[in-house]
Amino acid sequence: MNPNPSRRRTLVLALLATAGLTLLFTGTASADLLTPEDGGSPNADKIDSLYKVVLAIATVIFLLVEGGLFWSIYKYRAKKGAVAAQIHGNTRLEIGVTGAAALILVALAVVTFVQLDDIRNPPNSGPDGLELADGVLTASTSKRLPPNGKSLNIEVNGQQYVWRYTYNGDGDGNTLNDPFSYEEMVVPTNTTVTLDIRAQDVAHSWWIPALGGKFDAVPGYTNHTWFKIPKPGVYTGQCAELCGRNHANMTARVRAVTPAEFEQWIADKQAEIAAANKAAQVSRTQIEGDAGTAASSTDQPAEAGATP
Ligand SMILES: [Cu+2]
Repeated sequence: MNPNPSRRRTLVLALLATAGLTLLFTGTASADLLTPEDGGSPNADKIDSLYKVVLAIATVIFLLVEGGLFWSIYKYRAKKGAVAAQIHGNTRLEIGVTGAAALILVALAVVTFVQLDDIRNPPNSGPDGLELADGVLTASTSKRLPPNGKSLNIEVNGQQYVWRYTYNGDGDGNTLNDPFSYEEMVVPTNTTVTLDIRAQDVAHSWWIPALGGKFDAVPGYTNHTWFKIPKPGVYTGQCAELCGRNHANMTARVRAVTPAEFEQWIADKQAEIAAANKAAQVSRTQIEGDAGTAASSTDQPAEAGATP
């Protein structure tokens, strides 16, 4: 092959451009292109706006610093061999720069703490949300309930390689007969949903980007978060902690429906579970019966052999 330098340069540039474009248009990696996803839940919206405020301040600082740098390079450019002036500090400038940096940090901290309240603390459900019973009083310091104490509580359980959701809003402590689903979580709109996030085997991570931040699912430990979806829709996400060979298949989906549709769905699930329990009971009785017959039939030849 003829190592033609201009052809090689074109090839390298084309490869770089392809790599850049691929990264730019990787939908899942770029979320809202520059900022986190929003529009699914108030906490996700607040995370997004906090990100935008910090990004705006950082952009201004970046432009000032880079602008100053390039301006200085241009303004004080000198011919080759020129001897640089030796300047030994400037107290006023140094105090000014340090003070300004500290002020920026204070401003960022204030904005963050103001936003954090709305990110962490769930609000009440809307008037057109699901009718909810009072929440369960909890000794947990990390679990936050809405001001009126009412939320739809769902246990999110990560296991290799699927998410299980148990609807234990009745708070009776007995989750055996509570409706549950795998993979897809169905929730009512305009209703504050609180999540207890756990893991069965290894560490997983619950993440539906449009519904707020990422939460670790750790065996033996419960993490809490919440969301409140204003309009019906489907929000997808996926386990965000490498949890084994099928980690990539561990997707999660939250489907928001109207409260009436949700109640119907829960009733269907309950009926399904009751039917499955009944079917299991029937098979169990049958197997036990068969085992009894089998046991007595194995006894028979011995008896038969003993009789003559
Ligand atoms: Cu996982």
